[in-house]
Amino acid sequence: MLKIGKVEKYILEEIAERRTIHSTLIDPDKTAPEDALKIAEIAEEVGSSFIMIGGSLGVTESLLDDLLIKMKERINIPIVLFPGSVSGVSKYADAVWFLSVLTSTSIYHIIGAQVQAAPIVKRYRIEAIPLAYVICGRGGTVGYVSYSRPIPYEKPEIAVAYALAAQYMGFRFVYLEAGSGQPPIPPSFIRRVSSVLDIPLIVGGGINSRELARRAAEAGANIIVTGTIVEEATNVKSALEEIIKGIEEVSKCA
Ligand code: 1GP
Repeated sequence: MLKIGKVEKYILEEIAERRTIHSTLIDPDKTAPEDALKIAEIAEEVGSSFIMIGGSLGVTESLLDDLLIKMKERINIPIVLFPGSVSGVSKYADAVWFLSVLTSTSIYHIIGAQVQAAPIVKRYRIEAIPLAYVICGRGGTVGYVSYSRPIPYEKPEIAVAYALAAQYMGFRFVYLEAGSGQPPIPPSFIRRVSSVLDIPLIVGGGINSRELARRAAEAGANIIVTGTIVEEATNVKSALEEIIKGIEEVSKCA
């Protein structure tokens, strides 16, 4: 029997209530542990629904363990791993996006790493949430390291086909990824995909203003992920507040 875990249930309920929610992504390779803890606290305070932890390079299990033990003492929202490799798994997380990079040309990134990670996830009893990861636009670091062929922004119909295929294959979330710090996915592209999907749509990469967040929410994103903004902002709280205000302009009237 299909069992939906606690974190997935919570995320689905948040989406059902608000249509679009926000997640703050923290890359432990780019953010010092003390800063990561502060960012997580601020994210909870201003209204992120959950924290995502991961990155494409430089993430180790022990780095994650140390950080997550402390983070769980300080925040109440779920911490969901967003692994760039098998070493991005920690037993202290509440859940893991169990993702397949569907746009990869390498079998390893589609199913190989997942086969290596599955027994670890089972042993650690981490809730696994199936996620189809679809890389678009320039793709950035993640596109490069995952041997992806990112979907060009002028070809939304390809993303529609990927997203539908993911849904028909049983994935429970689709993530349209522009790549961290890259030009964001155009709203018209997001809309084409969101209009055909029955499962939640996650959008991230390059969303660094209230306006961009609002437009992604309007186009039908159910979860908006921002990462770089908390690494670069001098005032993390006001930067995140702006993003969440942009989302709420849309979600409040949903
Ligand atoms: C990257 O989509 C996320 O995986 C977030 O991107 O760092 O550009 O916010 P940014």
